[in-house]
Amino acid sequence: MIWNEYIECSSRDAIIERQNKGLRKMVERLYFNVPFYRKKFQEMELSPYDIKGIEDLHKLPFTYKQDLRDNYPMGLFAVPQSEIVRLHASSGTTGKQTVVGYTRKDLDMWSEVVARCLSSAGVVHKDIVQIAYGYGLFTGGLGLHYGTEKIGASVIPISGGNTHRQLQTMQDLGSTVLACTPSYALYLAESLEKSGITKDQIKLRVGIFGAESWTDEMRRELEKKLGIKAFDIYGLSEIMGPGVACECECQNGLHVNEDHFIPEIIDPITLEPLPEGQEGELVFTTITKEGLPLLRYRTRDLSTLHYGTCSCGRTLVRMEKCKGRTDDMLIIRGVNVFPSQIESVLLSMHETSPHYQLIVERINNLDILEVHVEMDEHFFADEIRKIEGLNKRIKHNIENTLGISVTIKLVEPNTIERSENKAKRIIDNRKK
Ligand code: DLL
Repeated sequence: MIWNEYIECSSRDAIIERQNKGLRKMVERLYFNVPFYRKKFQEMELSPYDIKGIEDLHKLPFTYKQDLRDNYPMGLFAVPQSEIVRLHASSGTTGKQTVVGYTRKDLDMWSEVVARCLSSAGVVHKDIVQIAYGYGLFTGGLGLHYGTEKIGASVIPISGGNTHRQLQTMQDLGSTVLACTPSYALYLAESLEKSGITKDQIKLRVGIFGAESWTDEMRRELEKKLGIKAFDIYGLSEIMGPGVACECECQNGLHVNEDHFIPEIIDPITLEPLPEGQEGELVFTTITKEGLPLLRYRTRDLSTLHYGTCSCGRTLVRMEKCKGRTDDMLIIRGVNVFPSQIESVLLSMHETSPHYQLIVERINNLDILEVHVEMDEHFFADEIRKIEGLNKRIKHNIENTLGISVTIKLVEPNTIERSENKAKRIIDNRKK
């Protein structure tokens, strides 16, 4: 179902017109309300009236996570604090947390974009949605919550964790939709198996998974284990939270809600905008946000944009499933390695459990990548010879994909830490 056909299926000309208008207004507001941006404009000798429309986007300054930290906690807000009705914060793995704020209108818009996302994944008012994203400062729980209420579905605001209760609730209340990180979905799926609950004893039919990168192979694994169709939802606190983009039934990229967030792809080294179809770093400019509007925010996420109309009828630009974050990219002996590449190899082999972790060490000035892979229960009981064979096959397949040598360590079942939120895939001991 299309939640807002007027917007989601409008002509490219109409989208551009809306974006041009929104951008002009936003730039003017930022110039007059946010000293940080005014100073940047002055330094660049740029007048807000130089920005006529999206063709001038490239003239605008970038915004970095560090800018939010430097202006901590609310220095980049564009409205007085009295107009802020909600605050969230992103913990950030490095450095100080960043704080984001929403006006009432921002919250309405957030519910609207999440409602679009849920509808594009086929969620309807009759559904029962178990929201197992964390509630609290993280935007996942409350972000999904209000969008779900907007479409009139029943919300179970269970938040993350307490796996036993998740399973019981899923069974007793008949949840039809599960919203959580893909790694927590995997954990829940395994816990279901362990407690002897079969797919027929639960009513799940849709998964709304995001907040971390995950591969198509992981999608198939989750779909098989839970008997669902799994959809990718993308977002980030600085821009809004979940709901910036989501897959439709065609699953041919995630439709970006570009009447609110203008995406660009840039080369992360030269910072030049890249044409449609080329992979690079996603950058977003908000054009309707009031509380914390941002110009050209550098996400560090790698993706590609496609503008053609989707078979679902939506004209909103599609971003490819995120390949990963530039800061999660490991450089091992000069070769770029993303956890998603290893996930694809492991899951397409179907011989191990889907749990893995990458450990990087520097020994005698040489980077060593060790891939820890959890064995399947049945394999674990096998003879050493068979386990050695499996180790060799994994090594061969990963080395073929990455083009560098790696060490594989098959570890006992249930030894890699499970996550109720975003999974920790990399332990880089070089940085210690
Ligand atoms: O993770 C918002 C969110 C909540 C999105 C629930 C989807 C579902 P942050 O904690 O600020 O916000 O983290 C944002 O997470 O820059 C990406 O690196 C990553 N990320 C989010 N969604 C996806 C996704 C939330 N679908 C950061 N695929 C982003 C890959 C994702 N990475």
